[in-house]
Amino acid sequence: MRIDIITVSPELIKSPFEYSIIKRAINKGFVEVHFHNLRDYALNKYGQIDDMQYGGGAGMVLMIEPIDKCMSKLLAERTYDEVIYMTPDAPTLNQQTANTLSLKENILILTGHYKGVDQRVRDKFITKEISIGDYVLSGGEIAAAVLCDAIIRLIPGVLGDETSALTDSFQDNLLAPPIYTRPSEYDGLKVPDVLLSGNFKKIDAWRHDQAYNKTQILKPDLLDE
Ligand code: 6GU
Repeated sequence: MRIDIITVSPELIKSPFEYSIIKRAINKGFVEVHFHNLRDYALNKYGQIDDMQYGGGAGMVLMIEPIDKCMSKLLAERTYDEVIYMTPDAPTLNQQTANTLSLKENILILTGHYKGVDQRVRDKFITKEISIGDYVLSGGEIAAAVLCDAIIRLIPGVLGDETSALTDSFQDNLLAPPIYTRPSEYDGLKVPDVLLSGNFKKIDAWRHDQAYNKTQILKPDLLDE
């Protein structure tokens, strides 16, 4: 997979790609990530990429021209399966969306800043819009890093133990059950007996019950899906 990210703050978004599973996925060649600084496509020598909004109102708007220049260059080089815009006024990211995107070949992600981008950018280039939740961040960079993390760890082969993504919270619309490790008793707090029983049929049933009950209490809407 190849991911291209267009941003006004490449430095803000780079570090999550330099650690742990994501770093390993890049080093092993499962994914390439390329950052493009929108400022490099500025209109003039002052580096202008934004302007005030028509109709008045606070906040600067990213202009279409620099984004067009950057996107047109990338779109001429390869075909993208999705051109994604990160914005709070969009459907919320979920595991299903991450699963689908993890199977794509080329993804282009545009992150907004300030008030956002000129609507015509969305109309002309964007095939999918994604929010990461019902709250507002200062920019889409951190949201894009969240999206990339969710996608990259699902690329087949990235996780050492293939089954571990399958037992994640949400993978079957259930939250993960409680987990324990040694010691079996700490300060009077005991690991549930069933997990020490060695009876894997019982353990599976217990985990499913726990997951179901937890989901019913914390996120009942998942059970309707
Ligand atoms: Cl994708 N961008 C911004 N700026 N804020 C957000 C978001 C995205 N998702 C939730 N809040």
